[in-house]
Amino acid sequence: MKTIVFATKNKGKLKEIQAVLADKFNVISMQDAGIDTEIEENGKTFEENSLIKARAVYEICKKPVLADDSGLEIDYLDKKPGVHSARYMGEDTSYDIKNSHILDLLKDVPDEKRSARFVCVISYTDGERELSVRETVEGIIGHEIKGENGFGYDPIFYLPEFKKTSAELSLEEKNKISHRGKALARIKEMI
Ligand code: ITT
Repeated sequence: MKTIVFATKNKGKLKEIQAVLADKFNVISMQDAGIDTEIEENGKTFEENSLIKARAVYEICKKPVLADDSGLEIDYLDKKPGVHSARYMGEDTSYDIKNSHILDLLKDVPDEKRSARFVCVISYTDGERELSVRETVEGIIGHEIKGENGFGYDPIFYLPEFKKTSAELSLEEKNKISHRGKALARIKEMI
């Protein structure tokens, strides 16, 4: 089975990634590969940052690498936090605080103006080939923090067709419809 290093320090991402790829690849984390470097994500787009992470880790381990750059675009906030989703209000600020703040900013905003999407770009490099795929999932910002699963902004990302937040979906349900699940399914067939 081919070993792939996943260039992420986010444990929530890693869990979802391993669930999709485990039947075909031996996915190891940066930690498993003994890599503890800080990668500066100074790109302006998800594509740029995803490739920055994949290339940086490849340069260290010289093994096939996948990387994920993702985030939440809220239309009412001019697509913020976008590529700055992890850094929004500070990297160490809890998601309870970040999510409450977003709900406050959208207080009294009607549902039709609460549209949002998660975006994910997954990139692959093995030193010869470079690939990137982008996928999104559309939803709205809910009116309360709800659900225990997932991570990050999942408890405020409401999916009208499921009548649930992304944090109320099981791991399998989320991977079927999410930005990350769909991007992983596509790149899995390409690598
Ligand atoms: P790595 O760079 O180490 O992979 P990170 O968390 O810093 O981890 P990003 O820079 O790609 O990753 O930021 C993505 C942020 O977007 C993430 O921290 C969440 O706040 C948010 N996000 C992305 N996908 C999400 C999801 O499926 N559910 C909830 N929030 C998500």
